[in-house]
Amino acid sequence: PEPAPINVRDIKDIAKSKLSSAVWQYYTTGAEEECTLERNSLVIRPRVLRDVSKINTRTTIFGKTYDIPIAIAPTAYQKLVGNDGEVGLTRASHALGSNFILSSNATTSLEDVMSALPQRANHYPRPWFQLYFLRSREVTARVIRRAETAGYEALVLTVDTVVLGNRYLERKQPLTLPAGLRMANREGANAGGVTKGRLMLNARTAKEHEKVMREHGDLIVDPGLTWDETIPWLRSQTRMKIVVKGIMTGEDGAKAVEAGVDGIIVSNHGGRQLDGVPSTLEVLPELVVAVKGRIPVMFDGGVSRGSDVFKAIALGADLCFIGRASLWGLAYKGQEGVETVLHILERELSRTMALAGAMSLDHISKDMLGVARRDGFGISRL
Ligand code: HOC
Repeated sequence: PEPAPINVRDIKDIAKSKLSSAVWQYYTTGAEEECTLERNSLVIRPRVLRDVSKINTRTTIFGKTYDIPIAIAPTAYQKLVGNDGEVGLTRASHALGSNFILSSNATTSLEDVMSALPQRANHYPRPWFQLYFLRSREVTARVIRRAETAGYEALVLTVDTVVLGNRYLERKQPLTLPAGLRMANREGANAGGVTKGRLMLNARTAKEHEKVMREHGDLIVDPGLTWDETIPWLRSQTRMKIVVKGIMTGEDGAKAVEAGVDGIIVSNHGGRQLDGVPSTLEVLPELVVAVKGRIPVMFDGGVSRGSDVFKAIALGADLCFIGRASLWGLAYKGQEGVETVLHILERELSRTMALAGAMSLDHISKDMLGVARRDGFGISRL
């Protein structure tokens, strides 16, 4: 028998052997030259002779307990990757004492995801719902109401996708949903909706772009959203916590606080939107400074090892999300495969904490990181 995978890279290799090339390409691709996808230059400065006999990875977000600071980010069409789909991912996150954000582009209805979850103690979180704010306010309001009624705890507004990123590979090999799969929470967007929604990406002239907007306008993300108008409108629609995902600058971090959101997720959409932006680790410090501890600063982007989580926490992240890594687990063995990924990351994080001298998450500090100097001699402190 094949040896069991011991890290996320092994699981990614297995996932690659199981997925069709269009599906593999959809999830792995970044925008344009993929400059953003490839950045990470931080090193760990370990501290020794500190008591690390009991490692504690627990944290609290919005008053709820997370046994590990690793939750699952929203990714689209999860049933394409494994039959367990969204239910498998949510259940796995809950089995590990963590949480899950359901994508607006899910292939399972938000009600079915919620009802597939076993009860657990009240101090643990319930899933969050990711929102694409569409030009139709009615359609947007209806899905918000559904999410609140079903018991989702937070609405995660994605703000980095006013238009779709320029993904060369996806344009050459467009993704379509096979018969039998549908976007279960996107009213009116089915019957070829995936390709329709993506027509804009392939519009070659401004005229073609206008035509797509005219024909499918209502179901396309509203590019007219603003801080002043959008957040108050969302508040008027729901009592759920409001989290904004896709923040990449201190200026917008400060705006988010001013607008009264409950949390932000520092994210560049997995390098799939604007190519040429920094990695999320690089901008995390400026977000932490801008937000000044007033709301949680959460993080996603390239997390595939426990040490990635360690670095993000050292830079001030309150919670990390995995996207692609969770999908590799789903392809590998459904819910069980996702649990394997989370267990691997938990073990790697605990080991990194022990070796770096941090017994709990609040002992992980910025002075445990450095950056290799350009001239190749030594490490600069952050
Ligand atoms: C209604 C807008 O997260 C991806 C998806 C983006 C989908 C945008 C749909 O492919 O990265």
